[in-house]
Amino acid sequence: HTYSHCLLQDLHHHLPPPTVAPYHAYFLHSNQCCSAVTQQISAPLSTIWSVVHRFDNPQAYKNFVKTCRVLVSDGDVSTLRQVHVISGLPIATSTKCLDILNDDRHVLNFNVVDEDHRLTNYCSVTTLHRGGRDRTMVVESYAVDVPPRNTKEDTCVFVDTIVRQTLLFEYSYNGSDLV
Ligand code: A9S
Repeated sequence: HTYSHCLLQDLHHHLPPPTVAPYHAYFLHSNQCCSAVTQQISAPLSTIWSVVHRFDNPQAYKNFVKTCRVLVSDGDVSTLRQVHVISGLPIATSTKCLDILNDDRHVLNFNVVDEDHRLTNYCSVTTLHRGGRDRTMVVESYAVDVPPRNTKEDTCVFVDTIVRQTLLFEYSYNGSDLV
């Protein structure tokens, strides 16, 4: 295993490393890759967290979600959610398990549980950090198996694109406030 830090280089200009670093480091197998996407949002942290912490309601900000069904539990750790995704993506459904939900530190971690999956062993960590006046920095990192016949670079480009889109919060953002 390699211990890998997937934080973007420039992140350290915005935030002190000890604030974010512990949550965004992974032990990677040789067939895995990881990366991170960050986004500054002009809204208070509590507002963004109120959207992000609803593991049972990803459609509030993830535009690829068509419908979401909670299979087990109630929004706390070990909740299972099954998402039907919009067409155009390599798979139609995806089941994820909530593994960390820390309302004090604003950390959320989930893992893909499907065996037969385009992104096997997808592990995602989202953290929120206070920026300047009423600004919030969102950091979302992930580690995932590189699918057969794919490269690490191509896999990260594919996933980064999906994640970057979700972090715009366009489904819950109306220009001045999150709704
Ligand atoms: O769940 C997220 O917020 C982020 C990503 C990258 C999810 C990816 C995905 O759920 C699909 C959108 C269904 C695309 C997985 C795990 C595999 C895909 O092929």
